[in-house]
Amino acid sequence: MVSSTLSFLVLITATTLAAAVPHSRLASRASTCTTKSQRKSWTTLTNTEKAAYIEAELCLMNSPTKGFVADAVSRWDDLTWAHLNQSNYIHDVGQFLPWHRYFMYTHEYLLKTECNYTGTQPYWDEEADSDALVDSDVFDPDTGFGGNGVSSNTSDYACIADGPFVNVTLAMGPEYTNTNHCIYREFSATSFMWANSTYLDQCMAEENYTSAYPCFSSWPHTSGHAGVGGSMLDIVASPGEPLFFLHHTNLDRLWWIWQSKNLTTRLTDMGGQNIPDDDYLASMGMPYPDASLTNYSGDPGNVTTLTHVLWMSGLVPNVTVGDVMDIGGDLLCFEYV
Ligand SMILES: [Cu+2]
Repeated sequence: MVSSTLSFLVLITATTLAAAVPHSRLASRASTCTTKSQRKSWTTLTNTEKAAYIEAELCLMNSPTKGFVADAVSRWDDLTWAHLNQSNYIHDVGQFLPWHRYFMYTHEYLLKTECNYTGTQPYWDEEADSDALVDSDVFDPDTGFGGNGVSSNTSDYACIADGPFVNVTLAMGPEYTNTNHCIYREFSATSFMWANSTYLDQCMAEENYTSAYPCFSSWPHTSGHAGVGGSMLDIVASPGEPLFFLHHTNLDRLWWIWQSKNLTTRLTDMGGQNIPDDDYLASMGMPYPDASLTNYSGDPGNVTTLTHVLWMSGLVPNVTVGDVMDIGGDLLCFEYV
């Protein structure tokens, strides 16, 4: 009697805790995710849905910082900071795809909880636009994010000249400087070709995560950053450009498509290094990651494991890589359509 009461109490406590902590680490296929939200391609959204998303983005840009870092002005800056602050620790490493998956979740979570957004995080199907960058729907000045940057005598940057984000001032970046600047772009149709099927097929054919993630990073990841150029090509502060989130959600979709080819093994297939290569850090002008970053990972060595901790600078609770491996799990509950 005593022991059954005790186990009942333990059960109650565990259930209550799980309910109170949405970021529980109980991921498994038999999960609480029964109704998945649908992440859609930008081109398939109605104009009303597009407007709602852009309005929510502007809301984050116009909401005051919660004081994460001295230079931040807006909530948007807080979000950019989470990436900027550890950019030397989340690229060229095993946690590259899991960290950015959780970052997309964090962005969507802030839109919903702080800006009343009721839609889902859209993605940019870059493969479909890979041979016609400038014609992409995402650059529409009325229903999209505005077009290419334009050089002027009044700015060092080719600031965007139309669209809903034309008057936005970013306080985070460029790179590590944190000086007020516009969203700027410099299209490269040649670089954007890396989003096409020739490169995607190579990545999809990789058998293991340790060979797949460098391929995804090199081609369909670089395509969006270098194709849009400007703020997007600033690997440190690129989340200041709202297209960053459509681009990285697409990259996440590609990873999920790869995972789905063999979920039995790929829901747990993780690996790669925790510290970027010296060459990578040097080429990006990034400092070697210090203990403030490396101490939280929880990995005993320089290999990324499922228990590696993903940190969002306090915007949302820490979770582990294992928590985000399944987009239809307990923490994440969506599908790509
Ligand atoms: Cu990044």
